[in-house]
Amino acid sequence: MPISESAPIEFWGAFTSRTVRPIWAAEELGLDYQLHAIGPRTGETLTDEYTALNPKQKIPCMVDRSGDDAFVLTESLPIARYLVSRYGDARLSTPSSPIDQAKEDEWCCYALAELDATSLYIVRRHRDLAHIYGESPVVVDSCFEYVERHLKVVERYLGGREFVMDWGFSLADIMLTTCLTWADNYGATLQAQTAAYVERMTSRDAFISATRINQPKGN
Ligand SMILES: N[C@@H](CCC(=O)N[C@@H](CS)C(=O)NCC(=O)O)C(=O)O
Repeated sequence: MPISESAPIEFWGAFTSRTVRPIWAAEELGLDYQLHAIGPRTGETLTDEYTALNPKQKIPCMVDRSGDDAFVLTESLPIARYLVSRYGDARLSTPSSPIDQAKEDEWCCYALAELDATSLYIVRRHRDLAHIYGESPVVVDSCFEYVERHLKVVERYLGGREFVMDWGFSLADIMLTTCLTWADNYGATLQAQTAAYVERMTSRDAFISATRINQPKGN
């Protein structure tokens, strides 16, 4: 396991579909890193020390101390992308052309904006965390309809593809898979191509290590 107490890369945050993204990227790249396995809504994101790192008081957060100055970054996609652009190699690299970069962006943004932020996290807030954010069965039902609609788009796209991108495993697979496993956990319908894709992605050694390290318990 590449967790090392002296590694210059430190991650904050575990237990969620968002926190596993940078961990998965680091595992794909074989990076050494430290993990401070703090959870959401435990009070651990509210300390002065953590708030100084991430004023949003959310997880994940990363600090890379390999340079002259500590580099602090929040948000799961930018953290994973930074790791790939700074430490990427043949195992996981940045797209080689503006068109490839744009297509990867398209799928990363689609997964995070439409599946994660617009629907799955809204279900989380207004069903599982209703005691904090308020109960709203109408909103939850509407989110499930929205997820199912976009899962059909994903199903059509994935037909005949091994990965989201033509050139191989990429950040887009990390972003999409973490939303699809989340949707699956919520009981949404993964059709044949999507289920087979998720099976391929979740069989990867790096995913298996990352989920073990992240100890998923929902988010
Ligand atoms: N867009 C952010 C979402 C971060 C986020 O909402 N994290 C949740 C856990 S999955 C959190 O920290 N929640 C604590 C809170 O809202 O107080 C990302 O992808 O990193």
